Amino acid sequence: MTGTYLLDYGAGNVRSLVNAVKKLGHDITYVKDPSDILKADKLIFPGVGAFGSAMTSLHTKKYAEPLKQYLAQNKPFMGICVGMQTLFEGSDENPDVPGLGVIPGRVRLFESTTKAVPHMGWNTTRSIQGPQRAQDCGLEQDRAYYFVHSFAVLFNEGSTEAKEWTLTTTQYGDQVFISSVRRGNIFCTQFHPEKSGFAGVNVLKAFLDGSAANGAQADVDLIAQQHTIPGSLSVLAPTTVPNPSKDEFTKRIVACLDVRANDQGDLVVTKGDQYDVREQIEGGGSGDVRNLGKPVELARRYFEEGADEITFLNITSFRNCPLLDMPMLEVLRRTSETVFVPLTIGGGIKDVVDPDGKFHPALEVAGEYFRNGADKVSIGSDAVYAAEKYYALGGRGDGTSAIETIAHAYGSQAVVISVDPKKVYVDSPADAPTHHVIEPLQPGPNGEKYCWYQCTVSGGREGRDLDVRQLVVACQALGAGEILLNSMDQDGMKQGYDMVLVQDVRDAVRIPVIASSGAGSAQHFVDVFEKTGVEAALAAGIFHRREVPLEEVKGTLRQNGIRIRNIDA
Ligand code: 1PR
Repeated sequence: MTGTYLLDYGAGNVRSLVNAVKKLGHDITYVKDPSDILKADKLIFPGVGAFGSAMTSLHTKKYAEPLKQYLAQNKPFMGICVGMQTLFEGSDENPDVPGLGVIPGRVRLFESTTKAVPHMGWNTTRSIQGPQRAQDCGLEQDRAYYFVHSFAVLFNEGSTEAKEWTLTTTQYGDQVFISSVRRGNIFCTQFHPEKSGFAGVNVLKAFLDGSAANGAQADVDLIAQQHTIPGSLSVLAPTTVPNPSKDEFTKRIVACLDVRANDQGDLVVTKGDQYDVREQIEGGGSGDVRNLGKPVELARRYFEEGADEITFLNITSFRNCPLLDMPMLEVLRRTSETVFVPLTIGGGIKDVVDPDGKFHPALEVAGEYFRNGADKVSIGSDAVYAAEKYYALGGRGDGTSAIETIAHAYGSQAVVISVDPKKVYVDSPADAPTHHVIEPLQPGPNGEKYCWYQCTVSGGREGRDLDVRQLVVACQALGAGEILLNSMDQDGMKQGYDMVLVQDVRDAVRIPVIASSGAGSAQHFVDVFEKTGVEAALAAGIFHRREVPLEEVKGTLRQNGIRIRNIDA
């Protein structure tokens, strides 16, 4: 059968991509056999995870040779993220694994002394081949696209030929990398169009409608002649291309939906104050679980209002088995039909045993979520246990934790650590000699001048002998890609983020940090970005109750000179 094919090797969430293609009115067929590749009229290759495992999968499944032939025939091809990187000669991520070698150049690790790595979030692109060619591919200069990667092809390092392939560049910190390539009908993006809101959907549309091929005739013949590296093509780009990029990486606003079954058994979005999600009886409430809406509908609302990411936390999943917890899978499946920004799911990402005694490793649990539309999983309690083990082993992992196994299979960028800390006040650092003690902005209830932040498990129900700094350092070493930093003290209080805690964690790791808990006004977002430098800020209650709309948050940030993604339409 001809038509559009998807080259999927099972490494991550392709559901959103398939949904976006279908939304645009196109059918898409999964490549099941190497011979399918040459049958395709259009081929999309959304790579996720590590470069080495992507290449290994291409070889194991015998896709590599037909893929090279397909590319040599200059048939319409769209590579996404690692799907683009595999076209290069190799990657420092797995130095011994050669790439397909279609484009000269090597994929490098971002430098992380002055910026968080992965490059995770929204950034703009600048055209190298002139605005018209970028527009033909649906790319617009003033719109931001969603990137998530630690490795990239650096533009300035690129050979003349690599520069000729370059359609756009993007700047992250002081590094400029190739964010899309195009020659003939071959078009690839380092960013994820299927996660880039309506701006990204336009890029997919251009590819599917064929407008990405406009004006490409000039290089068609050359591609057809080449099996591997096409020769010089100076019509496309001069060798001394001025670098038009500037760092337009934006801060992210994350809408969080705490989900659980209420007393009637319906799955609802709830929200606690300091993690208590029931109506307060002493305040005249019923004692029921607070019901702030339905998860799928609320997620869609936040996407349309401009949320840069959506996080679902299944807050009671420690009680039951997530593999049987089909409602959350259904929530993800339905959300990914209409929401085209990254989706994170947390709660119950750990090894589980079914009631019939069947064991499911955390990797399998996470895989189920990725297949159903999640881009990242967030690990809470299990991360605390993994960190404890890390220190018990003298500062190393043994390869078996959920963090390690999921990061290995799906990449670090897919592993978020959700931290649920609680302040423990002490009079002096000597009172907590094994912990990282800091001075809070306000003294404790008995005038204590110091505190440490204790990690908790099971939704804050149990405190452990581990502080937040110990946790985040260990989790980063084990392979986590991002920290979602809650605060049990600030949660739902609307008094602003815990700046001391946020700053301390931001300083302790090089992976991105999401500040969470306590947002009560748009100014709180300004404060946390300006004062701590975190990459993202999350809120729940104020969005659910429509007290502070997303639009107001973004408008205030923009007025304060903080780069933020424009609300998409
Ligand atoms: O331990 O891996 O099963 O994960 C459980 C997950 O559920 C963790 O991510 C944990 O944070 C979350 N969780 C468990 N119990 C609760 C609860 O509230 N009773 N929610 C809970 C955590 C905090 C944030 C909240 C922010 C912002 N809620 O999710 O959205 O504090 O709120 P605000 O803007 O209204 O202040 P595991």
